[in-house]
Amino acid sequence: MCLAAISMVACKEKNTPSGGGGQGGGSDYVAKINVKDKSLSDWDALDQAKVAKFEVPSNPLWDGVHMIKVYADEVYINWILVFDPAKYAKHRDVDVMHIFLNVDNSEETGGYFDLFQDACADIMFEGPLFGEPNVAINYAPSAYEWTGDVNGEGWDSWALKASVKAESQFVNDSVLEARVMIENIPLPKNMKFAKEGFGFGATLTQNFQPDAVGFLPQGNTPDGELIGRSNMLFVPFDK
Ligand SMILES: [Ca+2]
Repeated sequence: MCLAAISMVACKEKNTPSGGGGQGGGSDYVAKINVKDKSLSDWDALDQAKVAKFEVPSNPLWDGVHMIKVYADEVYINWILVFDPAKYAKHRDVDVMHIFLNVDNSEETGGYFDLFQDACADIMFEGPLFGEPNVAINYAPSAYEWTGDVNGEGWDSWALKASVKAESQFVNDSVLEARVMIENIPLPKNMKFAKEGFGFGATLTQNFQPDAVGFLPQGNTPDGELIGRSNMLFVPFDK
């Protein structure tokens, strides 16, 4: 909580917008994406060369989520997950969205081979999307830092760092939209976002049965493997 509070103060001092959804908030910056308008028309209006997109391959083991789009500018990281409503959102034993970031766009730091072939995620968000069944809440995850071996694996190597202020909205029965202000992301010591962009991954979990879970990017699942790993999705900064 402490780190998040400090980062909010820093945010105000720089006069960046307070998340007004497309409003400038008193600075020159105007967000291109409104995360609360239940529409994707602002995504369609973006320079599509600056939008990172991943669609799952034809035979994913985890098939609850079909597609992800991520767009980042100098203030926000925005993302959309397109999921199968028959496999997500109405029923849950567990309810959590995980977001993984390769902050420095470097394979020399970070890990989590459990999900990603390049295994260089530095920060993970973890938080629920529902307060109770069918009642969506705003995404306000906790951030964890990778403390394990470089390119290593193991859930226990994620260490809690701080809570994060974010925003989310179900656009319709099959699309979730969310964003986080970059300044609100607690980073590992001596690490900053790479100028060119960063790596991104996401999972939606409702129980631990494979057909109720989706993660992206995801590769084809080889015979005998539990999951099909892919490199994280590269997201270029549009700034
Ligand atoms: Ca890294």
